Amino acid sequence: MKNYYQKEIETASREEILAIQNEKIVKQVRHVYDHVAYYRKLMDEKGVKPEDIRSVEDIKKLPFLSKADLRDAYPYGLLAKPLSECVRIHSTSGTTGKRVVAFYTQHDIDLWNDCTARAIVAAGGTKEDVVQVCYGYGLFTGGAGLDGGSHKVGCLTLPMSTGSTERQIQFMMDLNATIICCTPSYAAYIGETLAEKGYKPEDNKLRIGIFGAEPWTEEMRRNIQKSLGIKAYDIYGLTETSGPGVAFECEEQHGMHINEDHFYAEIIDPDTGEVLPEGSKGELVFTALDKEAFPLLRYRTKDICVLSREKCSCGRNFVRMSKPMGRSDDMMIIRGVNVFPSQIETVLLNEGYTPNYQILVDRVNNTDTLDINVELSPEHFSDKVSDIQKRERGLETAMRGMLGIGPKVHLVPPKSIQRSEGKAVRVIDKRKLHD
Ligand code: DLL
Repeated sequence: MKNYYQKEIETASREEILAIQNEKIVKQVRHVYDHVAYYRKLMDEKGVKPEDIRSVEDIKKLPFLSKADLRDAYPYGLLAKPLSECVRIHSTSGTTGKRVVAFYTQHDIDLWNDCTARAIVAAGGTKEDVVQVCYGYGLFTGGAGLDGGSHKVGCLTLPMSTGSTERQIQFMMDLNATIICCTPSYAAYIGETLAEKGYKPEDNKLRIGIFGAEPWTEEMRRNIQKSLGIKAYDIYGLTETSGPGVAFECEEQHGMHINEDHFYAEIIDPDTGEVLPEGSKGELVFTALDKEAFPLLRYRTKDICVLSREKCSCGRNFVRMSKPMGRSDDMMIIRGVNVFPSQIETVLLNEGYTPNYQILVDRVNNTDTLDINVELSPEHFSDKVSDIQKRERGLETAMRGMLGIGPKVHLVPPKSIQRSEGKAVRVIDKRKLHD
């Protein structure tokens, strides 16, 4: 059984998708040039006029936008519609600098909700489902995004938001939730709490999870699937492009299909800005093709991934993006070696540990240090120091194999690392304090 929410567009041929994109980009560039002085100036500086953009092939002539532009233009500088036509804002959870504020018209919300509805249906959701949305509601886009899609599909929606894990579990069990939507780290926490309460995975009615908003490994997927007794699907998006639903997994789970009738994707070399051929690893750049209020053109996401147009047996011809295994921002350079937190997560879960860990980076006597606190699961717990030390050395060896540098691993007691209800904070880099 193939599951589509908007079959016609989701199964359109490459030629049909391209024709839609070509038509939309011409209108969109004109809309932005006429209404966004900030971007008009960038185009003028580059010597590009709206009439130079006749198809998506010409997108590469346009200037990029980055988070720095969004901060410069805060709050209204990239707004392309009168405020009286906007019905909502959302904002990023950034911890430094000014927040990014994104605006939406009702049309923008409608299209966005279509995108998340496609994701829910692709994961197997129908109007018979009870969807527990435990992404944050409020400025964060996760709650509102999945909530809107769930309504479109006609599911019974439980707008839980994050936190109050006890209450989450009570509603999940009493109201027979069948789909759960939250960050993967919160899903792992809910799974852990269910087990502590003596529930087995088959005691709940959940069958599907739709998880995103942070990097998560395949090992983490297996761990969550096992603890909740579900099939777990990935969903991707960012505030600047609406929120979740820019891309979603189908039943094949071989990358996430990008909703290409709304978003045009490019992969660029993050250092030179050069557009890279299909299959290359690089920074993902999005052009919103029909957003009205906040229509970013060539927005640099900082997410590093690969695009593939290889045929997918689900019937969709939308290009697929690989899981972004961390932003270029998240990459740590430790003693000259590039290290991603996801590599550490892979080793830990493969070695049978839980996804409760914290990475501490510092600089001592001009040398970078890498310490990893890893929680012992109750079954690994031992009061024999030699057992613990043996485990620590074993993990250090496995980490060295994966990372190319040797960290110091510290096993800490069960439950001593704080759990995440939203996006997990995995890395504390103290080097920044010394700079
Ligand atoms: O995280 C939107 C979202 C909500 C996506 C719920 C999925 C589910 P921001 O807070 O603006 O928006 O953060 C966007 O989060 O650039 C990625 O670095 C990261 N991210 C989002 N989804 C994934 C994913 C929301 N599936 C930033 N895998 C993005 C890995 C993800 N990273």
